[in-house]
Amino acid sequence: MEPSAAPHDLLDLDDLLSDGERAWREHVRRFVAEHVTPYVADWFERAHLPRELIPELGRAGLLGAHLHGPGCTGRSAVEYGLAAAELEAADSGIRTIVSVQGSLAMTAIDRFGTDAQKEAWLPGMAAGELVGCFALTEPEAGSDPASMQTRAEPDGDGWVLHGAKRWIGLATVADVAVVWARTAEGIRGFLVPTATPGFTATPIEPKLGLRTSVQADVVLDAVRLPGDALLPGATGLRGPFTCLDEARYGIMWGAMGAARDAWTVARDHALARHQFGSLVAAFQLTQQKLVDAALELQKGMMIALRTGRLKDAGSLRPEQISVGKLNNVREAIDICRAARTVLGGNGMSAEHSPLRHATNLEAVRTYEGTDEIHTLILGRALTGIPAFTAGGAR
Ligand code: TGC
Ligand code: FAD
Repeated sequence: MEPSAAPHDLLDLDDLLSDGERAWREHVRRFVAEHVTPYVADWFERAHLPRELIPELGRAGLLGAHLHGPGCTGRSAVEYGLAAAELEAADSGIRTIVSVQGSLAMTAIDRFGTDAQKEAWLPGMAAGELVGCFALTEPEAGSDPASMQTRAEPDGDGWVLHGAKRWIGLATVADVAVVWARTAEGIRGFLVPTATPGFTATPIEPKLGLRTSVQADVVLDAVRLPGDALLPGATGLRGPFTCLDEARYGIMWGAMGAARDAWTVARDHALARHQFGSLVAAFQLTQQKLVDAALELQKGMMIALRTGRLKDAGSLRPEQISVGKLNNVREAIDICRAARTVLGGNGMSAEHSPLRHATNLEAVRTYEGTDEIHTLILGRALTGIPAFTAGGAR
C-alpha cells in the first residue's frame, strides 16, 4: 500500500476513513483554502470577526452539519469532526463560530425545541442567515454552572429574565440567544431574540487569543418573553451539558487540525532553512521535536476517530468525550509551541501560524471545561468519587 500523502500520517490513519469521508474533508479543505486561510492572519491582527463568512459557511453545509432538524444536512459525527479539524487548521476562532452556532445554539433548539421553534430558527441558522449564541457561563459561575444566578420568573402567560452572562460567543452579532436560567422547576433554556428590550451584549476586548471570534458580557435586565420562548425538552443541567458534549467532541478534532497546521509549517521551514551549513531539519534536536509532535498528532487523531465512531454508533458516554477534549487540546498546545521554536525568530511573526494557534488554544483549553474539570470528570469515572469541591461533597 502507498504511504499516506500527509507526511505526519506515519500510520496511514487516512485508510481508516471512507471515500465519502475523504471527499467531504476535501470539500471543507477547499472551502477553507479559498475563504479563510488567505485572510485569517489579518482578521486575527485586527481582532475582526468575519461576519460575512457566516452565510458562506452555511452555503458550504458547515453549520449544524451533523443535525437532522429542518434545513440541516444530517452528516455523521466523523464528518463533523473532519470539518472541525479543517476549520481549526486555519484558526480556532473560525471553528468556534461553527461550534457556537451549530453545536451549541442549534443543538439546543434541535434537541429540546418544539417543532415550531425548530421551523422558526433552524433553516435560517443552517444557512447562516440567522446567528445564534449560547449563554450558560456567568461572571460568578464558570466551571460550576450549577451555581448560576440568572433567573426566569413566570409573568402572566410568559416569563421575565434577570441576570448576567459572561464570555458569550457571537452574542454581539446573534439574532437569538439560548439562555439558561434558574426557575422553580430547575434550570431551563429560553430562546431570547436579541432585539428584545433589556438584552444587551458588550464585547470583551482586547483579547490575547481567539481574535477572529467575538465574546461578550450579556445583561438580561427584565427581559420579557412569551410562553413559547421556553425550550420544553430540557429541565436541569442535563440540557446544557448535552449541548456541551457536541461542542467538546468537535474541539478534540479541531485542536488536532491546529496542531497539524503548526507541525506542517515547522517541517516545511526546517526543510528550507540552513544554519551552520545544514538544514535545520538535519539537526537531531529538530528531528526530536518533529517526531514527538507527529506521535502526539497520530495518537490525538486516533482518539478523535475512535470517539467519532462511538458517537456514530450511538454508544458514546460523556466521560469518553473528556478523554479527547483534555488530551488533544493539551497536546496541541505543546505541538504548536514546539513548532514555534523550530521557526526561530520567524515564529514570532504574525505571518506564521504556530504561535497564533497556541494562543488560541489557551482559550480552547479553558472553555468547554478546563483541563482541571475534565481531569475531575475522568477522576470521577475512574474512581466513582466526585472531587469537584474542596470538601469532596460533589
Ligand atoms: P452533575 O451532577 O454531574 O450532572 C447534573 C446533570 O447533568 C447530567 N450530566 C450530563 N448530561 C449530558 N452530558 C454531560 N456531559 C453531562 N454531565 C452531567 C447528569 O447526569 C445530571 O443529570 P440529572 O438528570 O441526573 O440531573 O453536575 P455538576 O453540577 O456536579 O457538574 C459538574 C461538572 C464540573 C462536570 C460540570 O459543571 C461541568 O462540566 N462544568 C464545566 C462547565 C463548562 O464546560 N462550561 C462551558 C460553557 S459553554 C462554552 O464554553 C462555549 S465555548 C465555545 C465553543 O464551544 O467553541
Ligand atoms: P473558573 O471556573 O473561575 O476557573 C478558574 C480556575 O479554577 C481554572 O483553572 C479552573 O480549572 C479551576 N477550577 C475551577 N473549579 C475547580 C475544581 N472544582 N477543581 C479544580 N480546579 C478548579 N461560555 C458560554 O456559556 N458560552 C460561550 O459561548 C462561551 N465562550 C467562551 C469563549 C472564550 C474565548 C472563553 C475564554 C470562554 C467562553 N465561555 C463561554 C466560558 C467558559 O466556558 C468558561 O470560561 C470556563 O467554563 C471556565 O470558567 P471561568 O472562566 O469562570 O473559570
